Amino acid sequence: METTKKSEKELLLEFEEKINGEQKIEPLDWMPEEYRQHLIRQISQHAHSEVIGMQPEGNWITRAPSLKSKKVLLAKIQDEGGHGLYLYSAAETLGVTRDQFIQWLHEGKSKYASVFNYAALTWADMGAIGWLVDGAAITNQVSLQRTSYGPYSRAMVRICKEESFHQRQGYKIMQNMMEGTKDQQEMAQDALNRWWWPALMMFGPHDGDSPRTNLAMKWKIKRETNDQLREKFINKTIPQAELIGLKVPDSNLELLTDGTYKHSDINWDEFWQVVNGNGPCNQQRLAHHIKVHNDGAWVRESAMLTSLIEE
Ligand code: FAQ
Repeated sequence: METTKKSEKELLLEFEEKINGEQKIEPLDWMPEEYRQHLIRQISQHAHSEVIGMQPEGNWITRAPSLKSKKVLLAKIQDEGGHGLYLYSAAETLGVTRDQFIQWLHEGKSKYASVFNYAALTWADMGAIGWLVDGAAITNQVSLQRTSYGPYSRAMVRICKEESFHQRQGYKIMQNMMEGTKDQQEMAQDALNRWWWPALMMFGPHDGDSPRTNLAMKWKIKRETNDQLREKFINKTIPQAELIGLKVPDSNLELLTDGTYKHSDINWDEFWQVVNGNGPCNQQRLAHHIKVHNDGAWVRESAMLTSLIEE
């Protein structure tokens, strides 16, 4: 039987037709190498963010102010670990092993969200992280539910369900503190002051300074740009702050007639310093991950042995 082999040009045309027709690209489908590499980078960095993101909150498990708040925080942090696993699995469908992803992280070749390089100093930071960091993460992830790569899109759907609970538990902590003593109110305001700008940085550089955005938008890996998502987050979060008596730390805030806010710009020098490894906790976060990964080698080996025996 005669088979006709499609040229690269024909395959690319079919691929782009699928993308334009809102069909998902699946692991065994043909895809341009540039698309595969872009996804490997973005999804693995996203996975690393979920896992490194467990550290600032993990720091507070033993100091939670009540048994109930300890249980909620534990469950939330465990969820983040689970999100990392969904995302590593989605990234592995692109032909790279989990060990390789971890090695790239440990060698500093792979990034993770800059926000996790700031220290969590008080209990109010647990509120600010849930409300602002998870809030920023969801704003992006709701949009990524429509990403063109099937496994990534499906991971996002599951993650968003849990992340919206995280955002609410963080806001609830802030609300409780604002209904408390003067010291508690000051602690909540201080946490907002320290986490507001790092949360806005999570959306990445301005669109004009974002080298990855054009291709990501063309192939529908990203469905909205960094600036579009950041503005969405700002516009919905400022009223939430005001509702519980908190003041967003930006002296140039102005509510415009269309319901959006005029605001100051991010300190981009600080952003790039943190992204490039010079933030307050970059070294500590990576060193901790490397230590825990090495200490846990026996668990992975035992799990492998057990699965071999069961086979
Ligand atoms: N931090 O050209 P762009 C969470 C890098 S999950 C560090 O704009 P792109 C859950 C960027 O990678 C939060 N690096 O790049 C949780 C690129 O580097 P490369 C994570 C950053 O990809 C909550 C270079 O700068 N979410 O928080 C950052 O188009 C609470 C140029 O940038 C995701 O990862 C940054 N903020 O846009 C867990 C969502 N911004 O590799 C625990 C998926 C930029 O070229 C507790 N990712 N860079 O050397 C994305 O949507 C995108 O990758 C962006 C960046 C928006 C992060």
